[in-house]
Amino acid sequence: MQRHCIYLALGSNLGDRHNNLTIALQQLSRIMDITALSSLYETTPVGYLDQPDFLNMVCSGTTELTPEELLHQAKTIEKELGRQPTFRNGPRPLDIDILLYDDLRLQQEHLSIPHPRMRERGFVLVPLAEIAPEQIDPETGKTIRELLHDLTAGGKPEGVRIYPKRIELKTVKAGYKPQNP
Ligand code: PH2
Ligand code: MG
Ligand code: MG
Repeated sequence: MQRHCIYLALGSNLGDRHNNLTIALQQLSRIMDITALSSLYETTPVGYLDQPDFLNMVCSGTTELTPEELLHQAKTIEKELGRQPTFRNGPRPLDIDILLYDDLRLQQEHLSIPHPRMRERGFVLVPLAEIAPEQIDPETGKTIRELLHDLTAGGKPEGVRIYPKRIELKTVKAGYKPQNP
């Protein structure tokens, strides 16, 4: 089976955000080989403002899953972390978004790759540029570094602050045990 190179964005703004992201990565490591984790960033909500700040990050890896299978698995992990259906851009214990899948361009009703809003979002581009600055966005042909530069005009991205703790890849691979399973 062919392995595919993927980039995922993770976000959490309900409950123990750090723990939610750690468990999410633990679960993701069962369906993909995780190769890199960005730092964590604490970010101001975008879209719907009256909600807690998010912790956001990005991970890269390889998988044998198709995009549809990957989306299904991501939704399953979101539900395991207690995600309830709410409104668009509303608060959630866990959000997993597929950013890139090889150099695929896909537009379906429930799945668009590359992620259609990633170019507008500092909370995606800052962590993505940290682990994959030279990666090409197949939609625009630009590198992630260029997309980030376009968004911020070379300045500091707004509402994206580095978080003092990070999640280590070795912790995820060793099998993290949540405090209250
Ligand atoms: N996710 C959204 C909407 N707004 N804002 C921040 N800061 N971080 C997110 O992950 C986020 C958001 C929809 O998925
Ligand atoms: Mg999202
Ligand atoms: Mg989502």
